[in-house]
Amino acid sequence: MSKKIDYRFCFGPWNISEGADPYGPPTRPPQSFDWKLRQLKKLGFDAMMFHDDDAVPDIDRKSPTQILKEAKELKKRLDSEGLVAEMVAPRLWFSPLTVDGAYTSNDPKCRQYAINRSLRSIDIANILGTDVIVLWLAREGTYIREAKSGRRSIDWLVVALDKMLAHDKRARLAIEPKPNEPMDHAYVPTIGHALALAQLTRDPRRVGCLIESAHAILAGLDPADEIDFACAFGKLWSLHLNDQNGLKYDQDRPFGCTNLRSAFDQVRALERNGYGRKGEFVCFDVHPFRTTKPEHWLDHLANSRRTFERILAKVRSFDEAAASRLIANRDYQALDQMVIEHLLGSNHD
Ligand code: XUL
Ligand code: MN
Repeated sequence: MSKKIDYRFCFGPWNISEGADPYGPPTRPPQSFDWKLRQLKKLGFDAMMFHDDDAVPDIDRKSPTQILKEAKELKKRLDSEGLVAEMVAPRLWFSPLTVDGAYTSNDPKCRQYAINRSLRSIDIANILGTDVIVLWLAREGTYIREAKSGRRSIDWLVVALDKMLAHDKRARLAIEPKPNEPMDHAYVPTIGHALALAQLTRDPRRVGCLIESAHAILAGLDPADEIDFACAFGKLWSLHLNDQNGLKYDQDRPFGCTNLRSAFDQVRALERNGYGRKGEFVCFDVHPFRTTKPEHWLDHLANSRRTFERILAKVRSFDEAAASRLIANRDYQALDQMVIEHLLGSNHD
């Protein structure tokens, strides 16, 4: 039997969030990036995810030389802490220049801004020692359908991806689909869309994806099936595990919080596909509940990881031979109960 994977874990600075929502202000005081990095280390995580401006704050006001200088300083700090950068993602949804979309804005100046900023993200990733560029296409979609041409938007997305691929021959672009929020409809709502878009680019092999559990659920899909689909193409390069209670705002709940069985199915899919063998990380894109007190601020991260590890033990102790016998006999009723009993464990556990 092949050796079991030792998973490596990460999160991003935005996952230690302050609790603001559209209806109310923060409920926890802001913390510095340094503090967040120390917490990551203390919790025993291996890597950090970075938006470009997590790595280089105020990036739009800095010259390319200054950006590279600050990225180098960050790399030194990460090295000295024994941490690595998992990815860099251009944050293309905050600037006044991306109000109407980034790569698909109707304004050519705004599209150019988005491309330039993405190229800087690739430069930062290079310095931080990662080839994974995550593209959450936050504002690439519409509030009203008539505002943009869907066909033209796909062409512009390809133009932007091609520019990034040409800028650096090693960069791999991991598209993180999400069907809605902030947009009414996004142009790249699912993994199928992301991988189809890859085929239109100048180097389809370097365009893959990142699956977020909550985003798949928002698209009405099973995150485990999305994992299997992406892995069938060898294109699952990153992962945002979390949970989501139905079709509402994006919740980023702790992994397994709402649906333990789905969490089990997701970890099972990761295991059968050998996720992690090529150095991929398990990232948690989770947020504390708004009610969380500052003294419990990191619990959603520690808990997500603990849940992952406990679910992993359940996956590895699942009686696959017994399950196969039930499948061969088409006794899915018994298979269903077998999964439930396995997840529940014995009453003496
Ligand atoms: C948005 C989302 C982002 C990306 C990173 O829903 O998931 O946090 O993961 O840009
Ligand atoms: Mn995410």
